[in-house]
Amino acid sequence: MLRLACVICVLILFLYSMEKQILSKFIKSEALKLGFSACGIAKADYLADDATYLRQWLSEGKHAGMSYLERNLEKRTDPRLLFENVQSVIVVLMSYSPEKLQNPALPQIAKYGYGKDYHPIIKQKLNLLLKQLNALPLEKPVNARSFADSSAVLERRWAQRAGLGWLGKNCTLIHPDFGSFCFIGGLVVDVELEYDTPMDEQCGKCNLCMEACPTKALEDPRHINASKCLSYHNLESKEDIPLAFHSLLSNRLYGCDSCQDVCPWNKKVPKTTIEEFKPNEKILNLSTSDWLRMTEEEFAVIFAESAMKRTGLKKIQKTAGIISKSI
Ligand code: B12
Ligand code: SF4
Ligand code: SF4
Repeated sequence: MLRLACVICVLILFLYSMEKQILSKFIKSEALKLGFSACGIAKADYLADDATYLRQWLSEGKHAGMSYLERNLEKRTDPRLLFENVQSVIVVLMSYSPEKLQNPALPQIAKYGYGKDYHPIIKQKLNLLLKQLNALPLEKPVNARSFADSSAVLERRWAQRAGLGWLGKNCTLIHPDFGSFCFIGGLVVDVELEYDTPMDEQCGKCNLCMEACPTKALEDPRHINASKCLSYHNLESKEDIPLAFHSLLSNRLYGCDSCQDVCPWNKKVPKTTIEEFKPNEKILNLSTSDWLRMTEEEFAVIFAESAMKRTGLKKIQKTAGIISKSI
């Protein structure tokens, strides 16, 4: 009798793990069909070490004026607090590595700004992924919270935990095939799945990104001081760019890619296949005087579908004014 009960238990466990395996495989293959470059899955858990790190980082003021990073610290380091019965974090990457680059003499826009705004594109695809998951004959519908550059999730850590790459010394998540010019998104879900193995760090002795950072914002490997980061100053901060950074800004108009451009892992990556991320020629070819002369009406038309409209014309024109003196 006891033997039979044991066999039944083993069988149930076997079927249960088969179901997790099948579901996880389904999610990953659907994610790729939707155009994501890669998909991995991690067990939702408390990020104890990151919580300690983050608290210290915040207490040292390394987040500059981004006070929103101080909020929801508990949720940010524990996705299980986002809603009831959270079990897993499904993470996707979407490459935006462009097929062509801007003329280097023009005011430079970070590559992620070349095409259409990624936020709605990724969110829409994540919603489709969830819809397909819920179209399966499951015991109960899967509840989920999507994220794509949303502040209450440590996206890079979850991508690393889901086996999608490692945290480079430049702080970005690097996938061995797609490099770091990849957006991160995902779904926090209330279903148990099969989990991927986190990837080991593969920077080795390389230090190119830290050497290339014009402001030495990468103070230590994987440790950024955002108050020195040009990307913070020219796209995120509401304040004027401090005088000390004017000459270091060179011609970086919107964002900064210097610590990624030098990375050997970005040298031989496939170009994005996502139509919406293909470079918008109008945006790519703007000169300093085009920027300085642009009206709000023109900006609204050219940048209607771009993430750059969040930063706004006034801020970008102020930066254009600074770089017009240095180039
Ligand atoms: C705030 C923010 C910024 C700030 C601060 C940058 C930073 N490095 O934190 C500013 C405005 C400067 C910025 C710039 C950029 N950003 Co940004 N940003 C964010 C945002 C909204 C939050 C990041 C955050 O929480 N930072 C706080 C720090 C402390 O946490 P973290 O680096 O994410 O987490 C790590 C630390 O805890 C860390 N850690 C480091 N050392 C140690 C040591 C120990 C012992 C431990 C335990 C942990 C630890 O481990 C965690 C992750 O692995 C995320 C979206 C998100 N919600 O995650 C996008 C995000 C990180 N940004 C992104 C991008 C694309 C950029 C830029 C490249 C844009 C550009 N071209 O100008 C630059 C890159 C700058 C850089 N080198 O990091 C992408 C990165 C994609 C990728 N492949 O990595 C994200 C994920 C948005 C997205 N969904 O695609 N960003
Ligand atoms: S984005 Fe630019 S300023 Fe910021 S850490 Fe990288 S190289 Fe330095
Ligand atoms: S440039 Fe070198 S050290 Fe920096 S992230 Fe790339 S491999 Fe790592």
